[in-house]
Amino acid sequence: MYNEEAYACRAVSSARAVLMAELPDWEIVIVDDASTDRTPALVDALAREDPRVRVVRNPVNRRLGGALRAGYAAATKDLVFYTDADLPVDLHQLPRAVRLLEYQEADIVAGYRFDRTSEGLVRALYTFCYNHLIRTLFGLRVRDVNFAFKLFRRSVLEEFPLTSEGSFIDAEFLLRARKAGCVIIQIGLDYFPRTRGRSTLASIPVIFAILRDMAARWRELRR
Ligand SMILES: Nc1nc2c(ncn2[C@@H]2O[C@H](COP(=O)(O)OP(=O)(O)O)[C@@H](O)[C@H]2O)c(=O)[nH]1
Ligand SMILES: [Mg+2]
Repeated sequence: MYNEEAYACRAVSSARAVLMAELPDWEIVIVDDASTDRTPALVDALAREDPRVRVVRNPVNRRLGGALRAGYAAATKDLVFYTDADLPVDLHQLPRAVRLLEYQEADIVAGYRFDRTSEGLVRALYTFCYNHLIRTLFGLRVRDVNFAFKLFRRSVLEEFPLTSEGSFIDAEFLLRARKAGCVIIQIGLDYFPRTRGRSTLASIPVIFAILRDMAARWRELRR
């Protein structure tokens, strides 16, 4: 979470409701990536109410990659699921993903959006280009690489280190997983763009950081 005061409580209560109803043993790890709004106070209060909710705090903003790596390092259960704070998917899809991971004996379930044009043409174009770039440069045949719905066995994280600081982290994760021989399956999901706060991950600096990370890792991670 980075400055998610409009979503912090709703995100955690939605997750808790699904987990309590559907899964026997769980924890919620919230990464507060040096938020400057009320997010830190809100998530601390949530963690005080339920010991299964924990907060990992980055003292300085480490961007998406740094935040995900901090969260992954703090996860302790056999399965790890990551999503964004702005409720991009109905979390009731998580038990379905868990079931499919087991049923298909897969290592990773990566969600893709059925339709993401609701965020406007420019954003849809960015995504289209990014996915094609990853496919062309790295030969990775995964749809909607950056979508924030990834479920995987925690043992996957022991196979390789993750190094990206920025939003290349999702592609890096999938590419290293492919290299390690992990089985990746995909499910289609309805997508709900944020209705509060501001989307911050489609800015020019974010895009340049992705391209830099991508170039630095191309030789190592291409097919
Ligand atoms: N770690 C980190 N997370 C961020 C940053 N900016 C946004 N996020 C989080 O990344 C997720 C997706 O951000 P969002 O602005 O919704 O991007 P979008 O869905 O790609 O439009 C949310 O959980 C945000 O809180 C940042 O600078 N650092
Ligand atoms: Mg979002």
